[in-house]
Amino acid sequence: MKHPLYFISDIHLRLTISEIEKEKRRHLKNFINHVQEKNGSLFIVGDLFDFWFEYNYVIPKAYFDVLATLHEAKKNGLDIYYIPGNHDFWVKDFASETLFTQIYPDGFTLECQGKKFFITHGDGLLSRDRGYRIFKKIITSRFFIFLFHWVHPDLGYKFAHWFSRRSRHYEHPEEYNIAVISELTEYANNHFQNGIDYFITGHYHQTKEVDTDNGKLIVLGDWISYRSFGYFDGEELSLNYWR
Ligand SMILES: [Mn+2]
Repeated sequence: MKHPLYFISDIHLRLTISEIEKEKRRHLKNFINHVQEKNGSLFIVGDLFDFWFEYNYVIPKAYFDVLATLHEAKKNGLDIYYIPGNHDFWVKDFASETLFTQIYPDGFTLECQGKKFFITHGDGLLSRDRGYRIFKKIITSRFFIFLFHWVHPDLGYKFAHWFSRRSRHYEHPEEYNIAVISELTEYANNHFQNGIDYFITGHYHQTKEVDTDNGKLIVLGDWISYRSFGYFDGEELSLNYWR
């Protein structure tokens, strides 16, 4: 695997393109070019899109510029790895062939330069997520996907757009954030006991680097408030901010 490794998550590309969205995309494209110049590998750890449901014949035009950037970067030899998030589980052949080098299931292990990484989008990990885990089983089932793909794309995307706007609450009170980090640290610790050096997660829209005796936890933040990314230079993993 080519290194340095770069990790980003929760870009949440929107279906309507505001000035803020344009700015976000400009930074994202510069970042992708930067990874390419450094001859590194790019890991997108979920929720690149605010919504992605891949139909057999249709792709959403609102993402066209970023899709083109990814495709171009991949053609130029950049390895782009994708871990689906809870907004974009529904990837198919267009994602796996045209956009990304490889799609990993949520929660996979990787070894690079003698270090072991565990990489997950991070949804459904917490004890409070029990209901969500059932919901996730349903909406990622073959039956649900079969049914949903008969929904007209304009309708499917409109519904998802509405749903995602409705459920968008990325800012949480401080106590909540602290509780999340403490539970994630405990969860990561179990992996450190099993030989993992670095535990990387997205999803929580907060940035955190937790150094323990046995390994390091990185919570990746997002590209809405932070433009944060994980960076592994071949020796150490750290959390950085794209300016
Ligand atoms: Mn998420």
